[in-house]
Amino acid sequence: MFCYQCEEAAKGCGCTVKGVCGKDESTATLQDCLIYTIKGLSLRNIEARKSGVADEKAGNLIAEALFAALTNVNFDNERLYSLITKAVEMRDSLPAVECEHDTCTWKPANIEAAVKKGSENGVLATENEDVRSLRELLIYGLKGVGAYYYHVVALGSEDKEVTDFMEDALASTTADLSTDEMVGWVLKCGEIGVKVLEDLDRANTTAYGNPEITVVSTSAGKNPGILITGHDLKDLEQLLIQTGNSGVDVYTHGEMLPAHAYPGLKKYKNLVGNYGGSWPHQKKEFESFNGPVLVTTNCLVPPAQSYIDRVYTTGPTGFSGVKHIPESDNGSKDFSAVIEHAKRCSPPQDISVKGEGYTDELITGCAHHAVLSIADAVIDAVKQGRIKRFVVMAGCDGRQKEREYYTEFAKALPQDAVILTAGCAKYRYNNLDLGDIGGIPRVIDAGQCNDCYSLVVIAKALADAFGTDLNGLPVSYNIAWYEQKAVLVLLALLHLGVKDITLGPRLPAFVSPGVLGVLIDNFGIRKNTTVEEDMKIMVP
Ligand code: SF4
Ligand code: SF3
Repeated sequence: MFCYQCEEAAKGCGCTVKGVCGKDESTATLQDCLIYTIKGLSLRNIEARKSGVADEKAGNLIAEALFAALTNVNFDNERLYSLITKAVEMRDSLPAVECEHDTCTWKPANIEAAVKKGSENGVLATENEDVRSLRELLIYGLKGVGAYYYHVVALGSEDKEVTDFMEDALASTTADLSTDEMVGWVLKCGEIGVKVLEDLDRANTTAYGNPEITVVSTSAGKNPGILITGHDLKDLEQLLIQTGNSGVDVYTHGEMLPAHAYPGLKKYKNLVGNYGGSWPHQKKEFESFNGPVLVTTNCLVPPAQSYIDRVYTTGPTGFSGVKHIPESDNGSKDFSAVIEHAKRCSPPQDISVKGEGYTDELITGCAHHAVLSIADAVIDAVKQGRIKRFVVMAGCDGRQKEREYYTEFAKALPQDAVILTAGCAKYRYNNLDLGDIGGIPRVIDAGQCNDCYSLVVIAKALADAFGTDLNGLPVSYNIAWYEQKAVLVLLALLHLGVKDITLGPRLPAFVSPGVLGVLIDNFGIRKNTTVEEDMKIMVP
């Protein structure tokens, strides 16, 4: 196996024996095989489009496949193989054309054959380092597109521009293109990234209303509970409805925290609080939660034996030996097994952190609608010098000790600086008591990683108010990344023309020295260093 798609790639180069994420060789190569297969499906569907016989559902399957191959989503080989065979079936139902690429014609006889195909057609099959880097950068951006698009579809919307792009871009990686052409595909992926984030924002707010600034308790109650993690708001809604008056409370974990801010979700009385922090703490927090845990999307840490029987996956997520809740044909899911399981469990152990400098209540829901409704106050605070700088500290959290940098950076910011955040990176500082500036929270949490879109809307509104562009604002970018959704968010920011982004805690292993040169020369991307040095650059 060879995988270098996430920030934890072994030795900063790539995982070759087993993933740091826990993915083993067969899972890694099945994921490579899946990506290989959807390239063939894309090539066939592009041809079919020309004669008006395209399969309109191909985009949804491609999005699901891309999502299943994202870090910490699906570790279940049977499910990955089933996606491969579904993609092959759909591909073969489309008309063949002459001189087809191998991705269009190969067929797996069994799961072992699919593993073998993946091992022959993984990342290293592209020999030139810069070509490999640009192709993989595009594939990882596409994994982000696929993941966010999956949620758009779950909420009943579609966007043909996005699905056509996924197919066109996947197909492009099978051709010999010039460097400029490949860079063009990568930048276009950023443009489509903005579009899919906007689509998801619209789908979420149409379904559940505009998020409101909301204070969320982190204390544990006395009832048995269900912990729901990941990003899928529709799963949460269905769980809340089905849990109803059962006497079981529902707690959010990780990226599900912002759900508390949506009027259409916060109205459920059984949504009682947020338990724990970000994904790297699952082993400790799932253990002490005592009740069942529903994992809707990334990030899933391979569960410990002590609680694996309490874990349920759904959607694109899977782990061999963990119970999976499927979707019925009408899109509904039956969570009764999870609810019955909760009734047999003890209430969660309280792990909230209280005391000097910390708060056991988290503020979320500072998405564009809520922040723009107090835009006058924010603009006044900037004009009067009470807010001198905004620092975007969005992105992912991760396991390494060096991520303490983000906590220390947040603590070291001057009192007149405001953090704009989205994604699970915020758990490094969202329980610090950083206070407010005239009622404006010093940590503005727009929501999940996809809600980086909200930060862009806010920044654009500020730029308009001050008659400047995004780079003319007193805004610095200190982004933490881990998986491929963050890669897409980064490409989206580059597409919007944002310059001088600081990225950490490590630069992507898949960016070759040649490609890094392009990113530095054209966009001023830099790696983070120490809090002291970075503070001088970002908060001058
Ligand atoms: Fe390694 Fe990350 Fe790939 Fe997992 S996803 S195998 S940790 S590079
Ligand atoms: Fe976090 Fe996995 Fe990226 Fe949605 S939950 S931001 S890492």
